[in-house]
Amino acid sequence: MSNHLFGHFLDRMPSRDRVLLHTADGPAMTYGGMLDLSGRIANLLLAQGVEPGDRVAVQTEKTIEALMIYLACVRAGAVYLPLNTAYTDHEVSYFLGDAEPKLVVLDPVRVETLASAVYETGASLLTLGEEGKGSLMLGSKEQVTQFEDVAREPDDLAAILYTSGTTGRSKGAMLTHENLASSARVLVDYWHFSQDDVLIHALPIFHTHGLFVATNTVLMAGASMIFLPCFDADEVLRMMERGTVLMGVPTFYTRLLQQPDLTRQATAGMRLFVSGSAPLRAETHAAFAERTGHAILERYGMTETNMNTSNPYDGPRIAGTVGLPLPGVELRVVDAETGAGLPDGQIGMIEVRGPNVFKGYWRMPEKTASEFREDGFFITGDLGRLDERGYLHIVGRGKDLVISGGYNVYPKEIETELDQLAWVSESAVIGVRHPDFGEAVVAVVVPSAGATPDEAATIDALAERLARYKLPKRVCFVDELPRNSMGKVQKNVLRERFASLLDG
Ligand code: MLC
Ligand code: AMP
Repeated sequence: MSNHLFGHFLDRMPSRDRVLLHTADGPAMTYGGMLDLSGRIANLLLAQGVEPGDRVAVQTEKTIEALMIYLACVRAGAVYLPLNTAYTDHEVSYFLGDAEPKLVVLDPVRVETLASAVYETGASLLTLGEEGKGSLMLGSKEQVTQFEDVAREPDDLAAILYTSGTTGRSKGAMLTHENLASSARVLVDYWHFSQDDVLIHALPIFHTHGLFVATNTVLMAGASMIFLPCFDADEVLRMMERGTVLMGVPTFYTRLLQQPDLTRQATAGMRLFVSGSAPLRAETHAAFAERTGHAILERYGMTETNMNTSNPYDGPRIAGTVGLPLPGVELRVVDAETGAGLPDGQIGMIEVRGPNVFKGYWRMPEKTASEFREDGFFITGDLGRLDERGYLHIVGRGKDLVISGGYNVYPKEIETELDQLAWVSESAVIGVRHPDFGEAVVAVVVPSAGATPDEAATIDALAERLARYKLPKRVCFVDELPRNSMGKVQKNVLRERFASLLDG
């Protein structure tokens, strides 16, 4: 038996001397270098007592070494658990307590405040900082490069990615080797990836888009990538001279459009621009086509399902749609209450089934059961309709969720924190249109009796507990929240009232 996911990568791997990773300055690591370093780190994981199935939690900056930890985990049969660098100590402590990792890798700057939470879970701790500083790279230097990949079945876990929930409590989505392998296999074919491709990688590597859609597809194709620490429109535009594909969230494209140098000539060497994680506005699609001659290819996915649909590579890429179900993915639109199928054209709940769909939520069997139908379809929480060509249009969300610059923010989580503040009587958190992030978080707060509410103090109080991208861009104080006859807060009324608050 082989290691299912890594075996796929090995099957398609080019020669050792081919470059896998470039930085903005030039070639940085070959495929051989990747095998050697991920082999050393995999040996270090074993030396640290990590056994197949053990979780390895990682919160570090985006570096080549950090990417190698992911591959080392896959090779060692461990379960990789990446954490957004924006998560506060409070948030990270929850994830560690819930996932009970065997090993935690942290940026040295986080050790002082997080070490006690790590040791409370019984995990060991390694560090990885800038330029490979820290105990991870020191320890891996003492290990050999040869590593016999641990055998893993398609159904074995490869990763757990936490996603917030409508109840405010984050859930760990369990992704198997085959979930990741099947999605990457399909995307390589569907998007025509080859060994000649050079992906401009400017996404973070702690979520599905940057970690799996981008990295696994490159590895599965034997291609290469220019690995940038973060998105900077100017730098990404310069990299288009050397790249062939860009994957991004819609904010990447609205920011690129603000660059006067974004022209047909500047993008002439590029063959594909992919957008996902949040809705791409039809006007952004049109403006990009006008400036560059490229039709952005929009696709739709989720942490729990990897990629579900994509506009075609060869056929028409229709703005405002997320395209057709990918090969192997079954997709239907049903009545959200009854689960009964709906005729094409009608709006309902989007449900999917296929090898891409996750195994369930970590240690939450009841939550898992409630999000699957009996016939195995996963209830996405997204509302959509299929048109006469079979293209899917996402028209809204059945879940109370804000997507800001491609990051998901669940209002319940922010409301729970707000309601604990002495000067807050009750709160409602909504998403409103934002010129840069698509949507952004706004809090509507009813102050406690006699309190003198202060917007900046409210945001500051939340900042200790919540990642910065989740913080409300504005806090609006009101006398009361609008409610329906059942007493439920009418968020649609608030969204209308504050619709243009941030649309500057
Ligand atoms: C940064 N900020 C955000 C934000 N990103 N606020 C709201 N939403 C965001 N997405 C905050 C910063 O903390 C800072 O606040 C202020 O906004 C300005 O930051 P910035 O320097 O302008 O932001 P930047 O670092 O450039 O980041 C913007 C971004 C980034 C769009 C490049 O958010 C990003 O990389 N997003 C990609 C997210 C992603 O990978 N999603 C995929 C999920 S997987 P302050 O207060 O600190 O000054 C998934 C499945 C699928 O969804 O289908 O793909
Ligand atoms: P996440 O849980 O972070 O993986 O986010 C998944 C959610 O992002 C989906 O359920 C959708 O609501 C949204 N999403 C992803 N891609 C698109 C897209 N192309 N258009 C609209 N929404 C999208």
